[in-house]
Amino acid sequence: MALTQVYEKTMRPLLDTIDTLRKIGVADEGIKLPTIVVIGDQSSGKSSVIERLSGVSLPRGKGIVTRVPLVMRIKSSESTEELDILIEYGSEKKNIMHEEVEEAVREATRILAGDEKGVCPKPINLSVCGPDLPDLTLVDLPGITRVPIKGQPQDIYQQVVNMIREQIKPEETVILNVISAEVDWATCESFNLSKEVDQEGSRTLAVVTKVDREPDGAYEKVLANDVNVGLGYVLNKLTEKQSALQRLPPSVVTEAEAMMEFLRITSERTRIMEGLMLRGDRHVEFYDDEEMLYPSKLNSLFEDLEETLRGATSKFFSEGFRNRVKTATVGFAVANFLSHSVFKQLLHEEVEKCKPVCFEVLEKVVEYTLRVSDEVIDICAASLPGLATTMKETAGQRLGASQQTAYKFIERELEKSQAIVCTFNHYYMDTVSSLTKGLDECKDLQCAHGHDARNWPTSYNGTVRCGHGHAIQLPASLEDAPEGFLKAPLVDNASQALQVMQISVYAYWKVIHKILIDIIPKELRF
Ligand SMILES: Nc1nc2c(ncn2[C@@H]2O[C@H](COP(=O)(O)OP(=O)(O)OP(=O)(O)O)[C@@H](O)[C@H]2O)c(=O)[nH]1
Ligand SMILES: [Mg+2]
Repeated sequence: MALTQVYEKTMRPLLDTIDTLRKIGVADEGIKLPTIVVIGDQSSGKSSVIERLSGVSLPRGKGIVTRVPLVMRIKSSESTEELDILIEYGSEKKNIMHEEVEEAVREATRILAGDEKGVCPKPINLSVCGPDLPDLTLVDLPGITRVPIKGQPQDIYQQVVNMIREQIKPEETVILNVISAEVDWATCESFNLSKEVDQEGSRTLAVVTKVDREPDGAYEKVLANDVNVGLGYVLNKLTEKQSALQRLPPSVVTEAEAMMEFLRITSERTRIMEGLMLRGDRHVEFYDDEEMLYPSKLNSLFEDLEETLRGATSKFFSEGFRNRVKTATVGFAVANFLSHSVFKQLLHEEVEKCKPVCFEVLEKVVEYTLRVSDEVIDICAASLPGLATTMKETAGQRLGASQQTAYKFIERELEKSQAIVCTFNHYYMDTVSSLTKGLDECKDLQCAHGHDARNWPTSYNGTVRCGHGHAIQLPASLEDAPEGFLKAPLVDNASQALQVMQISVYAYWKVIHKILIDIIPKELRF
Protein backbone atom coordinates (compact mmCIF):
# COMPACT_ATOMS: atom_id res chain seq x y z
CA MET A 1 0.00 0.00 0.00
CA ALA A 2 1.51 3.31 -0.95
CA LEU A 3 2.05 5.85 1.76
CA THR A 4 -0.53 8.15 0.28
CA GLN A 5 -3.16 5.41 0.60
CA VAL A 6 -2.14 4.61 4.17
CA TYR A 7 -2.11 8.29 4.92
CA GLU A 8 -5.62 8.66 3.52
CA LYS A 9 -6.90 5.80 5.60
CA THR A 10 -5.04 6.17 8.87
CA MET A 11 -3.69 9.64 9.36
CA ARG A 12 -6.15 11.62 7.32
CA PRO A 13 -9.13 11.03 9.65
CA LEU A 14 -6.92 12.04 12.60
CA LEU A 15 -5.73 15.15 10.84
CA ASP A 16 -9.24 16.02 9.74
CA THR A 17 -10.36 15.88 13.37
CA ILE A 18 -7.54 18.23 14.40
CA ASP A 19 -8.45 20.42 11.43
CA THR A 20 -12.09 20.62 12.54
CA LEU A 21 -11.06 21.37 16.12
CA ARG A 22 -8.84 24.19 14.94
CA LYS A 23 -11.62 25.58 12.76
CA ILE A 24 -14.10 25.67 15.62
CA GLY A 25 -11.48 27.62 17.55
CA VAL A 26 -10.45 25.27 20.36
CA ALA A 27 -6.90 26.62 20.08
CA ASP A 28 -8.26 30.04 21.04
CA GLU A 29 -9.59 28.49 24.24
CA GLY A 30 -6.06 27.54 25.25
CA ILE A 31 -6.36 23.90 24.16
CA LYS A 32 -3.24 22.81 22.32
CA LEU A 33 -3.64 20.82 19.14
CA PRO A 34 -1.07 18.27 18.05
CA THR A 35 2.01 19.17 16.17
CA ILE A 36 3.71 16.38 14.30
CA VAL A 37 7.43 16.33 14.97
CA VAL A 38 9.49 14.23 12.62
CA ILE A 39 12.61 12.71 14.13
CA GLY A 40 15.12 10.07 13.07
CA ASP A 41 18.66 9.27 12.03
CA GLN A 42 20.42 11.37 9.44
CA SER A 43 19.25 10.56 5.90
CA SER A 44 16.55 8.20 7.21
CA GLY A 45 14.09 10.03 4.94
CA LYS A 46 12.41 12.55 7.28
CA SER A 47 12.19 15.39 4.76
CA SER A 48 10.93 12.97 2.11
CA VAL A 49 8.09 11.90 4.44
CA ILE A 50 7.14 15.53 5.19
CA GLU A 51 7.22 16.23 1.47
CA ARG A 52 4.81 13.40 0.81
CA LEU A 53 2.51 14.42 3.66
CA SER A 54 2.38 18.08 2.69
CA GLY A 55 2.91 17.93 -1.05
CA VAL A 56 5.55 20.69 -0.69
CA SER A 57 9.01 19.92 -2.13
CA LEU A 58 11.79 20.22 0.42
CA PRO A 59 15.57 19.89 0.16
CA ARG A 60 16.60 16.30 0.55
CA GLY A 61 19.54 14.18 -0.45
CA LYS A 62 22.65 12.38 0.69
CA GLY A 63 24.69 13.55 3.69
CA ILE A 64 23.29 16.05 6.20
CA VAL A 65 20.60 18.13 4.49
CA THR A 66 18.18 19.46 7.11
CA ARG A 67 20.29 21.51 9.51
CA VAL A 68 17.72 23.76 11.21
CA PRO A 69 14.20 23.02 12.44
CA LEU A 70 11.63 23.58 9.72
CA VAL A 71 8.20 24.38 11.12
CA MET A 72 5.65 23.94 8.37
CA ARG A 73 2.19 25.27 9.14
CA ILE A 74 -0.32 24.06 6.62
CA LYS A 75 -3.70 25.76 6.52
CA SER A 76 -6.75 25.25 4.45
CA SER A 77 -7.97 28.35 2.65
CA GLU A 78 -10.77 28.57 0.16
CA SER A 79 -9.85 32.15 -0.79
CA THR A 80 -6.95 31.13 -3.00
CA GLU A 81 -6.66 28.67 -5.86
CA GLU A 82 -2.85 28.57 -5.85
CA LEU A 83 -0.71 27.67 -2.86
CA ASP A 84 0.09 30.75 -0.82
CA ILE A 85 3.54 30.18 0.75
CA LEU A 86 5.34 32.42 3.23
CA ILE A 87 8.86 31.75 4.49
CA GLU A 88 10.17 33.39 7.67
CA TYR A 89 13.55 33.03 9.40
CA GLY A 90 15.51 35.51 11.49
CA SER A 91 14.27 38.91 10.42
CA GLU A 92 13.50 37.65 6.88
CA LYS A 93 9.91 37.22 5.75
CA LYS A 94 8.85 36.70 2.13
CA ASN A 95 6.22 35.13 -0.08
CA ILE A 96 7.53 32.52 -2.47
CA MET A 97 6.19 30.30 -5.25
CA HIS A 98 5.70 26.59 -4.74
CA GLU A 99 8.63 25.72 -7.02
CA GLU A 100 10.93 28.11 -5.09
CA VAL A 101 10.46 26.42 -1.71
CA GLU A 102 13.33 23.96 -2.02
CA GLU A 103 15.89 26.59 -2.91
CA ALA A 104 14.53 29.12 -0.39
CA VAL A 105 14.83 26.56 2.41
CA ARG A 106 18.40 25.73 1.34
CA GLU A 107 19.30 29.40 1.37
CA ALA A 108 17.63 30.04 4.74
CA THR A 109 19.55 27.06 6.13
CA ARG A 110 22.84 28.52 4.87
CA ILE A 111 22.03 31.88 6.46
CA LEU A 112 21.00 30.40 9.82
CA ALA A 113 23.47 27.52 10.16
CA GLY A 114 26.34 28.59 7.88
CA ASP A 115 27.78 27.23 4.66
CA GLU A 116 29.44 24.30 6.33
CA LYS A 117 27.72 21.25 7.79
CA GLY A 118 26.79 22.67 11.20
CA VAL A 119 23.30 22.83 12.72
CA CYS A 120 21.36 25.62 14.40
CA PRO A 121 18.24 25.59 16.63
CA LYS A 122 16.79 28.78 15.08
CA PRO A 123 13.80 27.66 13.01
CA ILE A 124 12.61 28.33 9.49
CA ASN A 125 8.85 28.91 9.51
CA LEU A 126 7.01 27.96 6.38
CA SER A 127 3.30 28.75 6.12
CA VAL A 128 1.44 27.01 3.37
CA CYS A 129 -2.14 28.06 2.58
CA GLY A 130 -4.27 26.51 -0.08
CA PRO A 131 -7.51 24.78 -0.93
CA ASP A 132 -8.13 21.21 0.34
CA LEU A 133 -5.23 21.20 2.75
CA PRO A 134 -5.34 19.81 6.28
CA ASP A 135 -4.86 22.28 9.11
CA LEU A 136 -1.66 20.94 10.48
CA THR A 137 1.78 21.76 11.84
CA LEU A 138 4.71 19.58 10.88
CA VAL A 139 8.22 20.01 12.23
CA ASP A 140 11.20 18.65 10.29
CA LEU A 141 14.38 18.35 12.32
CA PRO A 142 18.02 17.65 11.56
CA GLY A 143 18.87 13.96 11.68
CA ILE A 144 20.82 12.32 14.48
CA THR A 145 24.46 11.81 13.63
CA ARG A 146 26.95 10.28 16.04
CA VAL A 147 30.27 10.93 14.36
CA PRO A 148 30.99 14.55 13.33
CA ILE A 149 32.29 14.86 9.79
CA LYS A 150 34.59 17.58 8.42
CA GLY A 151 33.02 20.98 8.94
CA GLN A 152 30.80 19.84 11.80
CA PRO A 153 31.26 20.84 15.44
CA GLN A 154 32.38 18.06 17.81
CA ASP A 155 29.13 18.29 19.78
CA ILE A 156 26.81 18.03 16.77
CA TYR A 157 25.19 14.93 18.23
CA GLN A 158 24.35 16.74 21.46
CA GLN A 159 23.05 19.81 19.59
CA VAL A 160 20.66 17.71 17.48
CA VAL A 161 19.50 15.66 20.47
CA ASN A 162 18.77 18.87 22.40
CA MET A 163 16.66 20.18 19.51
CA ILE A 164 14.73 16.90 19.33
CA ARG A 165 14.16 16.77 23.11
CA GLU A 166 12.78 20.27 23.13
CA GLN A 167 10.40 19.65 20.24
CA ILE A 168 8.97 16.32 21.44
CA LYS A 169 8.52 17.28 25.08
CA PRO A 170 5.00 18.84 24.86
CA GLU A 171 2.43 16.13 25.45
CA GLU A 172 0.26 17.22 22.57
CA THR A 173 3.08 16.44 20.15
CA VAL A 174 2.77 13.40 17.94
CA ILE A 175 6.22 11.92 17.39
CA LEU A 176 6.79 10.63 13.90
CA ASN A 177 9.79 8.38 14.11
CA VAL A 178 11.24 7.95 10.64
CA ILE A 179 13.29 4.79 10.36
CA SER A 180 15.01 3.23 7.43
CA ALA A 181 14.26 -0.41 6.75
CA GLU A 182 17.95 -0.82 6.07
CA VAL A 183 19.19 -0.28 9.63
CA ASP A 184 18.93 -2.15 12.90
CA TRP A 185 16.07 -0.46 14.77
CA ALA A 186 17.28 -1.57 18.16
CA THR A 187 20.23 0.78 17.77
CA CYS A 188 18.13 3.72 16.55
CA GLU A 189 18.76 6.59 18.91
CA SER A 190 15.47 8.30 18.02
CA PHE A 191 13.47 5.50 19.66
CA ASN A 192 15.31 6.04 22.91
CA LEU A 193 14.54 9.74 22.70
CA SER A 194 10.85 9.22 22.01
CA LYS A 195 10.67 6.66 24.83
CA GLU A 196 12.09 9.24 27.23
CA VAL A 197 8.94 11.33 26.83
CA ASP A 198 6.48 8.66 25.70
CA GLN A 199 7.27 5.39 27.46
CA GLU A 200 4.09 3.63 26.30
CA GLY A 201 4.45 4.75 22.70
CA SER A 202 0.94 6.23 22.89
CA ARG A 203 1.86 9.27 20.80
CA THR A 204 4.63 7.70 18.74
CA LEU A 205 4.10 6.62 15.18
CA ALA A 206 6.80 5.11 13.01
CA VAL A 207 7.22 5.55 9.30
CA VAL A 208 9.44 2.95 7.74
CA THR A 209 11.29 4.26 4.69
CA LYS A 210 13.44 2.56 2.07
CA VAL A 211 11.26 -0.52 2.29
CA ASP A 212 11.85 -0.89 -1.44
CA ARG A 213 15.47 -1.70 -0.62
CA GLU A 214 14.79 -4.11 2.26
CA PRO A 215 11.24 -5.49 1.92
CA ASP A 216 11.42 -8.74 3.88
CA GLY A 217 13.60 -7.38 6.65
CA ALA A 218 11.20 -4.48 7.20
CA TYR A 219 8.27 -6.82 7.44
CA GLU A 220 9.94 -8.88 10.17
CA LYS A 221 10.98 -5.79 12.09
CA VAL A 222 7.46 -4.39 12.03
CA LEU A 223 6.06 -7.68 13.29
CA ALA A 224 8.61 -7.95 16.08
CA ASN A 225 7.94 -4.37 17.24
CA ASP A 226 10.97 -4.58 19.52
CA VAL A 227 11.00 -0.82 19.72
CA ASN A 228 7.41 -0.53 20.97
CA VAL A 229 5.65 1.84 18.63
CA GLY A 230 2.25 2.30 20.19
CA LEU A 231 0.39 4.03 17.39
CA GLY A 232 1.72 1.69 14.73
CA TYR A 233 3.71 1.77 11.54
CA VAL A 234 3.25 3.26 8.12
CA LEU A 235 5.36 1.76 5.39
CA ASN A 236 6.62 4.08 2.74
CA LYS A 237 7.26 3.34 -0.94
CA LEU A 238 6.09 -0.18 -1.52
CA THR A 239 6.75 -1.88 -4.81
CA GLU A 240 5.57 -5.18 -6.31
CA LYS A 241 8.60 -6.81 -4.73
CA GLN A 242 7.14 -6.50 -1.29
CA SER A 243 4.87 -9.50 -1.47
CA ALA A 244 5.22 -10.16 2.23
CA LEU A 245 4.07 -6.68 3.15
CA GLN A 246 1.20 -6.84 0.77
CA ARG A 247 -0.13 -9.83 2.65
CA LEU A 248 -1.27 -7.43 5.33
CA PRO A 249 -4.97 -6.94 4.69
CA PRO A 250 -5.66 -3.39 3.52
CA SER A 251 -9.14 -3.58 4.99
CA VAL A 252 -7.83 -3.51 8.55
CA VAL A 253 -7.38 0.14 9.19
CA THR A 254 -9.85 1.30 11.78
CA GLU A 255 -10.17 -0.09 15.27
CA ALA A 256 -13.60 -1.53 14.42
CA GLU A 257 -12.21 -3.31 11.37
CA ALA A 258 -9.34 -4.69 13.40
CA MET A 259 -11.79 -5.97 16.00
CA MET A 260 -13.95 -7.61 13.31
CA GLU A 261 -10.89 -9.29 11.80
CA PHE A 262 -9.74 -10.43 15.22
CA LEU A 263 -13.15 -11.93 16.03
CA ARG A 264 -13.27 -13.64 12.65
CA ILE A 265 -9.85 -15.21 13.21
CA THR A 266 -10.51 -16.35 16.79
CA SER A 267 -13.92 -17.84 16.01
CA GLU A 268 -12.47 -19.64 13.00
CA ARG A 269 -9.72 -21.03 15.19
CA THR A 270 -12.23 -22.20 17.82
CA ARG A 271 -14.34 -23.84 15.13
CA ILE A 272 -11.42 -25.81 13.68
CA MET A 273 -9.98 -26.73 17.08
CA GLU A 274 -13.36 -27.97 18.34
CA GLY A 275 -13.77 -29.99 15.16
CA LEU A 276 -10.35 -31.58 15.54
CA MET A 277 -10.48 -32.11 19.28
CA LEU A 278 -14.07 -33.00 19.98
CA ARG A 279 -15.45 -34.43 16.76
CA GLY A 280 -12.27 -35.75 15.17
CA ASP A 281 -12.88 -33.75 11.99
CA ARG A 282 -10.31 -33.88 9.30
CA HIS A 283 -9.80 -30.27 8.39
CA VAL A 284 -9.25 -29.83 4.69
CA GLU A 285 -5.81 -28.31 5.24
CA PHE A 286 -4.68 -31.39 7.13
CA TYR A 287 -6.38 -33.89 4.93
CA ASP A 288 -3.39 -36.18 4.46
CA ASP A 289 -1.80 -35.47 7.78
CA GLU A 290 -2.37 -38.36 10.20
CA GLU A 291 -0.67 -36.31 12.90
CA MET A 292 -3.50 -33.82 12.77
CA LEU A 293 -6.22 -36.37 13.46
CA TYR A 294 -6.42 -35.24 17.02
CA PRO A 295 -8.54 -37.96 18.73
CA SER A 296 -6.67 -40.88 17.19
CA LYS A 297 -3.32 -39.33 18.02
CA LEU A 298 -4.51 -38.75 21.60
CA ASN A 299 -5.81 -42.31 21.80
CA SER A 300 -2.42 -43.62 20.85
CA LEU A 301 -0.82 -41.45 23.54
CA PHE A 302 -3.27 -42.81 26.12
CA GLU A 303 -2.73 -46.38 24.99
CA ASP A 304 0.95 -45.73 25.50
CA LEU A 305 0.08 -44.58 29.01
CA GLU A 306 -1.61 -47.89 29.79
CA GLU A 307 1.29 -49.85 28.37
CA THR A 308 4.00 -47.78 30.02
CA LEU A 309 2.28 -47.88 33.40
CA ARG A 310 2.20 -51.65 33.17
CA GLY A 311 5.88 -51.69 32.31
CA ALA A 312 6.85 -49.21 35.02
CA THR A 313 5.45 -51.15 37.96
CA SER A 314 6.83 -54.35 39.48
CA LYS A 315 6.11 -57.79 38.09
CA PHE A 316 4.06 -58.84 41.07
CA PHE A 317 4.80 -62.56 40.58
CA SER A 318 8.48 -62.23 39.82
CA GLU A 319 11.13 -63.75 42.08
CA GLY A 320 12.19 -60.24 43.09
CA PHE A 321 8.76 -59.06 44.24
CA ARG A 322 8.14 -62.40 45.94
CA ASN A 323 11.31 -61.86 47.98
CA ARG A 324 10.26 -58.30 48.87
CA VAL A 325 6.92 -59.57 50.18
CA LYS A 326 8.74 -62.31 52.04
CA THR A 327 11.18 -59.88 53.65
CA ALA A 328 8.42 -57.43 54.55
CA THR A 329 6.35 -60.10 56.29
CA VAL A 330 9.18 -61.82 58.17
CA GLY A 331 8.62 -61.44 61.90
CA PHE A 332 4.83 -61.19 61.63
CA ALA A 333 3.10 -63.93 63.51
CA VAL A 334 0.64 -65.00 60.83
CA ALA A 335 2.46 -66.27 57.74
CA ASN A 336 -0.21 -65.51 55.13
CA PHE A 337 -1.26 -62.16 56.51
CA LEU A 338 -0.02 -59.00 54.87
CA SER A 339 -0.31 -56.23 57.47
CA HIS A 340 -2.02 -53.00 56.40
CA SER A 341 1.17 -50.98 56.82
CA VAL A 342 3.24 -53.40 54.70
CA PHE A 343 0.50 -53.51 52.08
CA LYS A 344 0.45 -49.71 52.04
CA GLN A 345 4.22 -49.46 51.81
CA LEU A 346 4.38 -51.86 48.87
CA LEU A 347 1.68 -49.91 47.03
CA HIS A 348 3.29 -46.60 47.88
CA GLU A 349 6.43 -47.71 46.08
CA GLU A 350 4.47 -48.84 43.02
CA VAL A 351 2.47 -45.60 42.80
CA GLU A 352 5.68 -43.63 43.11
CA LYS A 353 6.95 -45.35 39.97
CA CYS A 354 3.83 -44.21 38.10
CA LYS A 355 4.36 -40.49 38.67
CA PRO A 356 7.01 -39.87 36.00
CA VAL A 357 5.03 -41.96 33.51
CA CYS A 358 1.84 -39.95 34.05
CA PHE A 359 3.68 -36.63 33.87
CA GLU A 360 5.47 -37.64 30.72
CA VAL A 361 2.16 -38.41 29.01
CA LEU A 362 0.78 -35.10 30.24
CA GLU A 363 3.73 -33.29 28.67
CA LYS A 364 3.33 -35.16 25.39
CA VAL A 365 -0.37 -34.32 25.24
CA VAL A 366 0.29 -30.64 25.92
CA GLU A 367 3.14 -30.51 23.41
CA TYR A 368 1.02 -32.16 20.75
CA THR A 369 -2.01 -29.97 21.44
CA LEU A 370 0.17 -26.88 21.20
CA ARG A 371 1.56 -28.04 17.87
CA VAL A 372 -1.97 -28.57 16.52
CA SER A 373 -3.09 -25.23 17.93
CA ASP A 374 -0.12 -23.44 16.31
CA GLU A 375 -0.85 -24.95 12.92
CA VAL A 376 -4.50 -23.97 13.17
CA ILE A 377 -3.55 -20.41 14.16
CA ASP A 378 -1.16 -20.20 11.20
CA ILE A 379 -4.04 -21.04 8.89
CA CYS A 380 -6.64 -18.79 10.49
CA ALA A 381 -4.38 -15.77 10.94
CA ALA A 382 -2.40 -16.19 7.70
CA SER A 383 -3.26 -12.61 6.79
CA LEU A 384 -1.95 -11.22 10.09
CA PRO A 385 1.24 -13.04 11.06
CA GLY A 386 1.86 -10.57 13.87
CA LEU A 387 -1.46 -11.48 15.45
CA ALA A 388 -0.68 -15.16 14.85
CA THR A 389 2.48 -14.82 16.95
CA THR A 390 0.56 -13.20 19.80
CA MET A 391 -2.23 -15.78 19.58
CA LYS A 392 0.30 -18.60 19.73
CA GLU A 393 1.89 -17.06 22.80
CA THR A 394 -1.52 -16.71 24.47
CA ALA A 395 -2.53 -20.26 23.53
CA GLY A 396 0.81 -21.48 24.91
CA GLN A 397 0.23 -19.64 28.19
CA ARG A 398 -3.31 -20.97 28.56
CA LEU A 399 -2.22 -24.49 27.77
CA GLY A 400 0.62 -24.08 30.26
CA ALA A 401 -1.93 -23.09 32.92
CA SER A 402 -4.11 -26.13 32.05
CA GLN A 403 -1.01 -28.30 32.23
CA GLN A 404 -0.38 -27.08 35.77
CA THR A 405 -3.99 -27.87 36.75
CA ALA A 406 -3.73 -31.36 35.24
CA TYR A 407 -0.36 -31.83 36.90
CA LYS A 408 -1.84 -31.02 40.31
CA PHE A 409 -4.84 -33.23 39.64
CA ILE A 410 -2.68 -36.24 38.77
CA GLU A 411 -0.39 -35.64 41.72
CA ARG A 412 -3.37 -35.49 44.05
CA GLU A 413 -4.93 -38.65 42.63
CA LEU A 414 -1.68 -40.52 43.06
CA GLU A 415 -1.30 -39.19 46.60
CA LYS A 416 -4.82 -40.37 47.40
CA SER A 417 -3.95 -43.83 46.11
CA GLN A 418 -0.93 -43.85 48.40
CA ALA A 419 -2.71 -42.49 51.45
CA ILE A 420 -5.92 -44.52 51.40
CA VAL A 421 -5.73 -48.23 50.79
CA CYS A 422 -9.34 -49.22 50.39
CA THR A 423 -11.59 -50.20 47.52
CA PHE A 424 -15.25 -50.91 46.94
CA ASN A 425 -14.61 -51.99 43.43
CA HIS A 426 -15.74 -55.60 42.86
CA TYR A 427 -12.92 -55.90 40.37
CA TYR A 428 -10.55 -56.41 43.30
CA MET A 429 -12.43 -59.43 44.68
CA ASP A 430 -13.12 -60.79 41.18
CA THR A 431 -9.38 -60.87 40.47
CA VAL A 432 -8.55 -62.38 43.85
CA SER A 433 -11.25 -65.07 43.47
CA SER A 434 -10.36 -66.03 39.94
CA LEU A 435 -6.63 -66.34 40.70
CA THR A 436 -7.19 -68.22 43.98
CA LYS A 437 -9.64 -70.56 42.28
CA GLY A 438 -7.15 -71.18 39.48
CA LEU A 439 -4.46 -71.84 42.03
CA ASP A 440 -6.66 -74.40 43.80
CA GLU A 441 -7.49 -76.14 40.56
CA CYS A 442 -3.79 -76.39 39.74
CA LYS A 443 -2.90 -78.21 42.92
CA ASP A 444 -4.16 -81.64 41.84
CA LEU A 445 -3.37 -81.44 38.14
CA GLN A 446 -2.13 -84.75 36.73
CA CYS A 447 -1.46 -86.06 33.25
CA ALA A 448 -3.29 -89.03 31.75
CA HIS A 449 -0.60 -91.30 33.29
CA GLY A 450 -1.15 -89.96 36.76
CA HIS A 451 2.00 -87.82 36.93
CA ASP A 452 1.92 -84.48 38.77
CA ALA A 453 2.20 -81.25 36.85
CA ARG A 454 5.73 -79.76 36.66
CA ASN A 455 7.52 -77.35 34.31
CA TRP A 456 5.04 -74.53 34.82
CA PRO A 457 5.15 -71.98 31.99
CA THR A 458 5.80 -68.28 32.75
CA SER A 459 2.58 -67.18 31.14
CA TYR A 460 -0.63 -68.96 30.29
CA ASN A 461 -0.43 -70.99 27.09
CA GLY A 462 -3.17 -73.49 27.81
CA THR A 463 -0.96 -76.35 29.01
CA VAL A 464 1.53 -77.36 31.63
CA ARG A 465 3.69 -80.52 31.48
CA CYS A 466 4.37 -83.34 33.89
CA GLY A 467 7.92 -84.53 34.66
CA HIS A 468 7.67 -86.94 31.70
CA GLY A 469 6.74 -84.21 29.26
CA HIS A 470 3.03 -85.10 28.96
CA ALA A 471 0.72 -82.13 28.40
CA ILE A 472 -1.90 -81.28 31.00
CA GLN A 473 -4.74 -78.81 30.31
CA LEU A 474 -4.59 -75.71 32.53
CA PRO A 475 -7.83 -74.42 34.11
CA ALA A 476 -9.59 -71.70 32.08
CA SER A 477 -9.81 -69.48 35.21
CA LEU A 478 -6.11 -68.79 34.77
CA GLU A 479 -6.40 -67.48 31.23
CA ASP A 480 -5.80 -63.90 32.42
CA ALA A 481 -3.16 -64.85 34.95
CA PRO A 482 -0.34 -62.32 35.13
CA GLU A 483 3.17 -63.09 33.99
CA GLY A 484 5.08 -65.38 36.43
CA PHE A 485 1.93 -66.42 38.27
CA LEU A 486 2.08 -70.04 37.10
CA LYS A 487 5.81 -70.46 37.44
CA ALA A 488 5.76 -69.87 41.19
CA PRO A 489 6.48 -73.18 42.97
CA LEU A 490 3.46 -74.17 44.97
CA VAL A 491 5.11 -77.00 46.78
CA ASP A 492 4.80 -75.88 50.38
CA ASN A 493 2.41 -73.93 52.55
CA ALA A 494 4.77 -70.97 52.96
CA SER A 495 4.99 -70.54 49.19
CA GLN A 496 1.23 -70.70 48.88
CA ALA A 497 0.86 -68.10 51.66
CA LEU A 498 3.24 -65.79 49.79
CA GLN A 499 1.30 -66.35 46.58
CA VAL A 500 -1.94 -65.32 48.34
CA MET A 501 -0.34 -62.08 49.52
CA GLN A 502 1.06 -61.37 46.07
CA ILE A 503 -2.44 -61.87 44.67
CA SER A 504 -3.82 -59.21 47.04
CA VAL A 505 -1.22 -56.63 46.03
CA TYR A 506 -1.63 -57.46 42.37
CA ALA A 507 -5.46 -57.29 42.48
CA TYR A 508 -5.42 -54.01 44.34
CA TRP A 509 -2.87 -52.58 41.97
CA LYS A 510 -5.08 -53.51 39.03
CA VAL A 511 -7.85 -51.38 40.53
CA ILE A 512 -5.53 -48.38 40.85
CA HIS A 513 -4.21 -48.95 37.33
CA LYS A 514 -7.72 -49.03 35.93
CA ILE A 515 -8.68 -45.84 37.73
CA LEU A 516 -5.57 -44.03 36.53
CA ILE A 517 -5.96 -44.95 32.90
CA ASP A 518 -9.52 -43.80 33.08
CA ILE A 519 -9.26 -40.51 34.93
CA ILE A 520 -5.99 -39.19 33.48
CA PRO A 521 -7.11 -39.17 29.83
CA LYS A 522 -10.41 -37.61 30.93
CA GLU A 523 -8.64 -34.88 32.85
CA LEU A 524 -6.21 -34.24 30.00
CA ARG A 525 -8.93 -34.05 27.37
CA PHE A 526 -10.93 -31.77 29.58
N1 LIG B 1 14.99 4.13 -2.05
C1 LIG B 1 14.45 5.01 -1.21
N2 LIG B 1 15.09 6.17 -0.97
C2 LIG B 1 14.54 7.04 -0.09
C3 LIG B 1 13.32 6.77 0.57
N3 LIG B 1 13.03 7.83 1.39
C4 LIG B 1 14.07 8.71 1.23
N4 LIG B 1 14.97 8.25 0.35
C5 LIG B 1 16.23 8.90 -0.08
O1 LIG B 1 17.09 8.97 1.04
C6 LIG B 1 17.87 10.16 0.99
C7 LIG B 1 17.67 10.94 2.27
O2 LIG B 1 16.36 11.44 2.33
P1 LIG B 1 15.95 12.75 3.14
O3 LIG B 1 14.48 12.87 3.06
O4 LIG B 1 16.79 13.89 2.76
O5 LIG B 1 16.38 12.26 4.57
P2 LIG B 1 16.41 13.11 5.92
O6 LIG B 1 16.14 12.16 7.02
O7 LIG B 1 15.55 14.26 5.85
O8 LIG B 1 17.94 13.49 5.98
P3 LIG B 1 18.63 14.63 6.89
O9 LIG B 1 17.74 15.81 6.86
O10 LIG B 1 19.93 14.87 6.24
O11 LIG B 1 18.78 14.04 8.24
C8 LIG B 1 17.37 10.92 -0.24
O12 LIG B 1 18.27 10.67 -1.29
C9 LIG B 1 16.02 10.33 -0.54
O13 LIG B 1 15.68 10.39 -1.91
C10 LIG B 1 12.65 5.51 0.27
O14 LIG B 1 11.58 5.17 0.80
N5 LIG B 1 13.28 4.68 -0.62
MG1 LIG C 1 15.96 16.24 6.08
